[in-house]
Amino acid sequence: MNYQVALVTGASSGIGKAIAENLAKQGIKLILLARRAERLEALKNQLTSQTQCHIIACDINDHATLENELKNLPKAFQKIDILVNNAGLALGVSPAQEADWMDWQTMINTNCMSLAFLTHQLLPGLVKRNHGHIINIGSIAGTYHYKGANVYGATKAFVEQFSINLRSDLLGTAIRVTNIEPGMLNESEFSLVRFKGDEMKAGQVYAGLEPLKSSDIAESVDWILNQPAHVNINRVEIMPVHQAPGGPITAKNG
Ligand code: 8X3
Repeated sequence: MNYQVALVTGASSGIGKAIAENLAKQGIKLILLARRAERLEALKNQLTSQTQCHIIACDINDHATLENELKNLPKAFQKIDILVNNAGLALGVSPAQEADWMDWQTMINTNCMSLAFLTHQLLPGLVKRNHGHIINIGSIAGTYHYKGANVYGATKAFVEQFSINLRSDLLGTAIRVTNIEPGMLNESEFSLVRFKGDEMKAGQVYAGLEPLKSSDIAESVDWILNQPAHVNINRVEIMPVHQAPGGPITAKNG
C-alpha cells in the first residue's frame, strides 16, 4: 500500500478499531483518535509489534484541542495520508415530532461538523503533498429512509454529498475520496449508543438476523485503499443479506 500514516477517528471500538487493526497489519503508522484513553492505550499495546501508534484522546467535538493536537504531532506522524472519518453516532429512534433536540444537535455536531472540521484541517497538507485518501464512513441511512432515522439519516446524506463534492474540488490532484455506507452492523456500540445504554433494546435490533461485522467494513477499506492510483471508488454501499431497502410506506386511514 502506497500510504504511511493514517488518522482513524472513533478508533477505540467497532469499525474504527477494525480498520486500525487492518492498517496496522500493513505497517501503516496510526494516529488513534477517540475519547476513551484507556481503550486507545490497550489498542496501541495490541498493535505495537506491527506498527507505531500515536494516541489523541479527546472528544471529536472539542475542535480547539483537536487543532492543537494536530499542530503538535510527533514528526513521524505529521505526513498523514489516510484520513478515516469514522466517528459518528445515532441517538434515538423517536419520530421527528417527538425527538430530543439535544440528540439532533449532538448528531449534527459529531457526524457533520466534526467530520468537516477534521477534513478541513487535513486538506491543505494532503493537497500540498498531492497524496492521500479520505475515507468517510456514512451509512445506508444516508440513502434510504426508515422510521426514526430523521436527523441521523440526514447527517449521513451530508456525508455522501460532502464526499462527492470533495471529489469535484480535488479533481486534478491525486487525492482520493470514498464514502462507505454500511447497513446493520453488530460488534459495535452503535445500537447501545442509539438506545442510550439499554442493552435489551439494542440486542433486539439484531435478534434473529445476521448483521455485518466491523471486519467486513475494514476489509472493504483495504480493497479501496489498494486500488491502483488512477482508480477512485466513490461510494460503497454494504448491507447484510438479511437487510434490504424497504421502499415507500403508507398510512391507512391516516
Ligand atoms: C447504521 C445502519 O441500518 O443500522 O448506520 O441504520 S442502520
